Amino acid sequence: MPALAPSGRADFPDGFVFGVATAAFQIEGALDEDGRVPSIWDTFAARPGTIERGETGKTACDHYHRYADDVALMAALGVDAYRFSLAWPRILPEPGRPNPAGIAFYDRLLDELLAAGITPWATLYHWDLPESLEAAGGWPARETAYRFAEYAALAADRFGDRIGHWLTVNEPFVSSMVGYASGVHAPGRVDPAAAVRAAHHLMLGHGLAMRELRARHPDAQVGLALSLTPVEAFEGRAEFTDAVRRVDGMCNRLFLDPLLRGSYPGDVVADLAHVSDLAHVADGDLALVGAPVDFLGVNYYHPTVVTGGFWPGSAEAATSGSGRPRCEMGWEVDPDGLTRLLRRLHEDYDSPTIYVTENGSAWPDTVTETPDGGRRVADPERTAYLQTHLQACRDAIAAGVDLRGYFAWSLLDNFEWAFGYRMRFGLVHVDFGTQVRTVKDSGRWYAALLGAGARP
Ligand code: GCO
Repeated sequence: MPALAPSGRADFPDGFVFGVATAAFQIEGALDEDGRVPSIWDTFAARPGTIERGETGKTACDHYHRYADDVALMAALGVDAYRFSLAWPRILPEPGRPNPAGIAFYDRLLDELLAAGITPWATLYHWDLPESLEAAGGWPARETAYRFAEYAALAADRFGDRIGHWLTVNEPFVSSMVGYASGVHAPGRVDPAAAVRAAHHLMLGHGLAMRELRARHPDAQVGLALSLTPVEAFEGRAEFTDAVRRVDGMCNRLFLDPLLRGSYPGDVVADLAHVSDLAHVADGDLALVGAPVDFLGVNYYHPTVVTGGFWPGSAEAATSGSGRPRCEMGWEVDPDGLTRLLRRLHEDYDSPTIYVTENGSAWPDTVTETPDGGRRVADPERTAYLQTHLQACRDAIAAGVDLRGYFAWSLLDNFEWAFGYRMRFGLVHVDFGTQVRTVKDSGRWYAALLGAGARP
């Protein structure tokens, strides 16, 4: 059934949270400022051939200096909440050595958000591991999970009076498998056994960090964000049934099962046996990982259509298309995939409260001049994506899913990892030469939905 577009807040339950999302390395810039130390993405992006056109996060959206204007943009959009990430390399450059200047930046950002009536949702780890910790072993090393918990404790101490919603880790699948198995993301290692260890230690880090947050702020809402995708066989062909199981296992159940069921799925453990014997999983780990979260963050972009096997421990699944339209990233656009995914979490996992913590699409954008000398970005595909995926949220709620919010990815066009700045996901266009922001038509539609027409 073609999804229609919701028209206003009244189409959603009372209190449904509408937000926008970003991440520190993708928008802040100022990589060498005020005591920040290099992260694995600084190092990775400096390696020739890793990022399109050799682009880096050096300036990005210059959000480190323009944060007040960007908060004003969010207020103009009428968002209730802002999901951003705290930069570990700014806040705790070395274990035991907090950086006052880095902490002060987030104090300023929080002051602006709270003054604008925007609720801060903070992600502790959005991939910018301090390089010094990677040099000491990175996420494949168990010690990194304990360093992460120390960082979480510091963040809770310094910001917990103003941040009430925390996401510990963003997308452990991408961070572990794309960073340590396929090597397309930082730190660019190709070592499936290390990737499997990294996946576990990221989840252990989640459990340890959640314990630190809860000890300091029992009333805080704590969760994490998983990149989840409904997996289907190409043309529904039975020959790909096991490929669907394997890819679903690696992409989804390797994380959902320890988090929500307290154990690793047996079939995935068997799939991984020739890569890892899971000897790194210590007694007590799964009780920490499986401790109840207050919410599950779902990052959804597209379905995954498989045609072949899946090399356990890598991010490379043999995939194909199903004829659906694709965004600039080559990802199929499938709003119903979001409803199917959310219903699966509700029906198969008895999921806790869910928030869609990322959802968005990349399209080539053009800025045009308006008759009154202003600027406009007509982005009908992004607007349609937003409308149909918000409708998909409504369909999931109608099916009984406890879905309480939606964060559009992203507020701003930003550094899209290996793609550099070519892929534009923002509701707000950024001219990276001048740093001029222009609210796109999709942003204006979102603002109208939220009931606050985007002021120019
Ligand atoms: C992710 C990350 C974001 C991306 C976005 C588009 O989900 O990969 O959380 O940082 O930029 O998803 O790929």
